[in-house]
Amino acid sequence: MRSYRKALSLVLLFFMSAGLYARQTDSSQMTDAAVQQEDVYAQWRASWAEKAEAAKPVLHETVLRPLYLVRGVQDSLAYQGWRMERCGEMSSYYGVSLKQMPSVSVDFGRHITGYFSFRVKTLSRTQDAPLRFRFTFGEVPSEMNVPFDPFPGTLSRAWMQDETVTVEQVDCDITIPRRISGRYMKVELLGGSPDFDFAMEDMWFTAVSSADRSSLVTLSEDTPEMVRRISDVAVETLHECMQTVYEDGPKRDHRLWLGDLYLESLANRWSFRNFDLTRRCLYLFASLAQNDGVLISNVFEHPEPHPQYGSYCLTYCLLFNSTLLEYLKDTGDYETAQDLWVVARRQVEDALTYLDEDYIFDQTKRGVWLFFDWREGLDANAPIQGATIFALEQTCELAEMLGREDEVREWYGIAAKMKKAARKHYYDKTAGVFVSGPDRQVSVLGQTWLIKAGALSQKEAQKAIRTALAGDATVMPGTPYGTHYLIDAMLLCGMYDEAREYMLDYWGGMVEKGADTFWEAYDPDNDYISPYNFHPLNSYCHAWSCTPVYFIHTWPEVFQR
Ligand code: RAM
Repeated sequence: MRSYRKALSLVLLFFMSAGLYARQTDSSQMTDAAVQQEDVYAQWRASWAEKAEAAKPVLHETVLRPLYLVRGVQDSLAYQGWRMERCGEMSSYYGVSLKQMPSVSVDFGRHITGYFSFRVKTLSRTQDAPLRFRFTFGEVPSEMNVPFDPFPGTLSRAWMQDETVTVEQVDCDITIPRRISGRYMKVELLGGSPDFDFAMEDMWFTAVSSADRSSLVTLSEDTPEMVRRISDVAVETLHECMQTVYEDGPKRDHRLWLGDLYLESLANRWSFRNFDLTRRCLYLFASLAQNDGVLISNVFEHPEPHPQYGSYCLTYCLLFNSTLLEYLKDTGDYETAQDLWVVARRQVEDALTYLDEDYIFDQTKRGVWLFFDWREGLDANAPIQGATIFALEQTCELAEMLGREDEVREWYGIAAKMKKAARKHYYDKTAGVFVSGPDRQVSVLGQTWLIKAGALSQKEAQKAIRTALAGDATVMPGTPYGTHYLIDAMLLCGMYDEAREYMLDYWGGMVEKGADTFWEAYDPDNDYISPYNFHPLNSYCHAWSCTPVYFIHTWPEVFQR
């Protein structure tokens, strides 16, 4: 086992691995240098931006109205302790004086991403004062029932979807400017007038998505009911996240992240098949890379495309290459792949600068965010060794397809040496598992990434996964993102029955707990898990959770029978 030297590095290592290394990670050192240096993509940047813009999809609009009135019921058996119970018809609300019904909740019956509008009408006399309402929207019941304040969350309070609206003029349509994401809504009258009377006349959502349901890929007739339900929820999740980019979550963070893009593009292959959207996102990232050519982990579209400067997440940079490779396989669009090859090559070159003389990825070399999952305490040493090897091999495959083997000749040897080093430094032969970091941590993700890297034989890989899953102290993934790579590794090493069981149990568990769309964070043993210290702040329609649709179609013999 590798020796860990400086105390300072250890502390840094802990914070980074624990996921406490904030998303606005301070890799300013890197960024400043990158900003000052000459732009390595200067000759292509503008055309990449144009190509991204030209591929911007049109959003389809659908008008949806609430189905019925509901109320929150505290229930220890319900997910996060709350469920919504039907308690009346919309007709008992519309047209009735709001002074008699100052607060109601409604259910739209499905997850919606879009713009909310309403219309208040005069019942008697003349409007003599403005009205004030609060609308609270939620993807899951807890957002409708758990008080937001005092706010314990570690991201902005403004992500919570409670909107105060002052109505200066009744008898006309009013639309809340903010895009909303949710299934439930609470309306509260905060300020009325003693002089005139008024009622809600209509409420509706204009839902938006660039996904086209008419092109949906279907499942075989024999597909078991639960697999079908999981697939439907996965497709719905992706549908909601497919906007003018692949968003990570329509409630939060409303933006394009590289790691999410990779998984969304895989799910897209087996659902909406909108490959232009994938191409747009690849070009967006390329056009917004740092001057030194390294990608930035996430980008925003408005008011004009820009990255979250300073957010350097190397694990995500590497997934650009896998996304490009898969895109090329899906489309045969060699022109785009050739165009963006230089970006892919640069991400690997950057990763290789972290290797030490033993071919071990040394994250203490300089500040870097290595995201694998939000599970607190996850050690990234073994996983990043695997992720780097995997990226090397994927990029070599891409180079071969593009006739550019000459540019990557020495990478085959580096990958082989890294695998050998992984076995030497991280593989505990006696136990049959990879261990990671100073405490010899056994994590599921330590196994899965090194299995993806091909560092174990099939038999060894099966043993590593089974041993890790059986261990009491094993660090489990805390999100469907991490869990995706577990299913992936199980399928790679032939654990078909276990992969099916795990998927049915994990994603099926969310379905049974009432998921309309899959959640950002999920731990079957802890319904309140939150990377942000407040479960209502989690995103409950999160792109990285939609990959069952990819597994179900890629391995029909495992899942569709
Ligand atoms: C999550 C974001 C996004 C992910 C980053 C690392 O919380 O919502 O999906 O890519 O963190």
